[in-house]
Amino acid sequence: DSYADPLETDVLIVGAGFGGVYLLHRLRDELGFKCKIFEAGKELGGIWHWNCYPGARVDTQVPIYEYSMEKVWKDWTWREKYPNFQELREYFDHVDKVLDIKKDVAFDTRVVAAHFDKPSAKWIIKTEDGRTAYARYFLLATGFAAKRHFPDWPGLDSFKGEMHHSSFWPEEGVDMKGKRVAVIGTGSTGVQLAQESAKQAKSVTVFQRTPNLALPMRQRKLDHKEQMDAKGQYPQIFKDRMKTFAGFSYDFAEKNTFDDSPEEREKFYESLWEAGGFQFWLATYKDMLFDMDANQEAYNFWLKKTRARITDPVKRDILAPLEKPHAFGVKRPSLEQDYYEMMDRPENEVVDVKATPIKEVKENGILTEDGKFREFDIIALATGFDSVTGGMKNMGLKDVDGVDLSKKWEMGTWSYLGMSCSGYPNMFFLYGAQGPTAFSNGPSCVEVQGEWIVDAMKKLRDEGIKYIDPLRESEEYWRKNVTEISDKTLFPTANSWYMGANIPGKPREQLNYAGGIPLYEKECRESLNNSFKGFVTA
Ligand code: NA7
Repeated sequence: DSYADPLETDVLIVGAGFGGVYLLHRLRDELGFKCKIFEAGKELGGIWHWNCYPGARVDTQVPIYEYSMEKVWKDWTWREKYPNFQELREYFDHVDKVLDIKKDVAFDTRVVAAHFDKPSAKWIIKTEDGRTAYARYFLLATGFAAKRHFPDWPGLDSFKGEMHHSSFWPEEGVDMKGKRVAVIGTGSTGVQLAQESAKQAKSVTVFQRTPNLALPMRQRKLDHKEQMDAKGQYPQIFKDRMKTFAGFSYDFAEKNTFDDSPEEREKFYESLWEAGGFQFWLATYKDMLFDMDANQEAYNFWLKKTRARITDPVKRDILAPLEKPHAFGVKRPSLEQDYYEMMDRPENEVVDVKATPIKEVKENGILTEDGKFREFDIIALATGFDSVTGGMKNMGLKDVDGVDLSKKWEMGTWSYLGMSCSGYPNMFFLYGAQGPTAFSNGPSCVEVQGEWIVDAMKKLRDEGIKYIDPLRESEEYWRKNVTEISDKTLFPTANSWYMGANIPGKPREQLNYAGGIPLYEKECRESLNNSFKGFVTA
């Protein structure tokens, strides 16, 4: 595609995933703003464009992980309860067909610098290929996983086989037939990748630092008619989604763990387990993420269920250790289908890299600290991302005084409402730092924040306000709010990407708003309905 250079537009959006597409549609089609999306990739879909590793699929069940707009859902149906990346890409094709998105997207266009020019009240945005755009509003929809993480093991570059990061998997796929595959990392990506690779590969060796306390997905095929028959309930489903903590179709129970007798508790856990998905995590007792004793009960149940699936005693102790590695649910559980049975098979192995860390990658395999060398044909890096803040810190964003965002956020993260930054007038971001991001269903988060941004921009236009910029005090308030909410939970007790603890040297802090979607929305609306409380307007 081509566009004028320099480009003059009302709104420049970065990223063409769920967030960017939503903003483009609402701002262009309802408010009549002139909009353009700059997208580094070649297609719509954001993370579903980048993540095409074997087994990549969403851990949220149909129809929760999709847009609430009727014209998008009314004649779209899915093939599986938890769709894979191919199906999600088809969904974006459908979205494009209905909303006509692509004509306003510049693909292969990476933003490398941007700053707000006060005299003209415009953002000046530079791309990697040397082009310039001028925009009144600058909206970042870059997601929380835009910067991949490669650990610095010696010899990483010397490996002669095939090596890929999960989010940079070759489009054409990797032939694993008869191959010895190493999967490093056991986040939601590592579990999916290992599980699927094992269907083809000769052997799969998982390098695990922390066991994933994975939950049964209970995948199933969906039929067209069943979904079409349910469409009448969709408006209500999408409304209800916003009333739950995580933007799902279910929520925490009204009771605490020890309100129930042991027998009742067992029965309740069993029902959540059978229902599958995140229910054992997000529809359980309301104190599970707050109280260590309550949490231990959940872990004990998980342990009993999971250990029963693994016959090899050594693997059993590594994959589902008697002593819990961290509180249950304070790191993201993956949804699995036959992960434990697969790992139990003799050809597959799990290496505990907490006990024996990786020492070196050699041209034909991996050496661990205990001196053991294992040969591989393929290495899959499922080592995650400089999550939540990494992408935005990496874009050359300068504040009105010329200070780079990476500097502003060097010692920790400051934003207002998880959508704006002081010194960055008329810049809004979504599904990023200090928003409900990691603790919410993506499309729900995008719609709550996107709707706020749309309403804010409409108000700015109606009231003839040139720009808004949050006060420093507002950022202090928001940071304190985010931290205080998180400190009441068990989240800070684990080393997770939620806490920035997965990247060596990154400040340890809660990066996400843990108060749930309804409370978050209320806070944001309060500012909007009170003449942009917390912002300076000009
Ligand atoms: P995650 O969840 O950050 O997982 C990364 C994994 O890689 C995790 O198991 C890490 O172990 C492991 N890791 C990272 N560095 C190392 C080193 N140096 N040595 C050994 N193991 C390492 O990323 P994902 O891609 O799985 O998922 C990201 C999110 O995307 C996910 O939560 C979904 O919401 C979608 P650790 O646990 O830190 O001990």
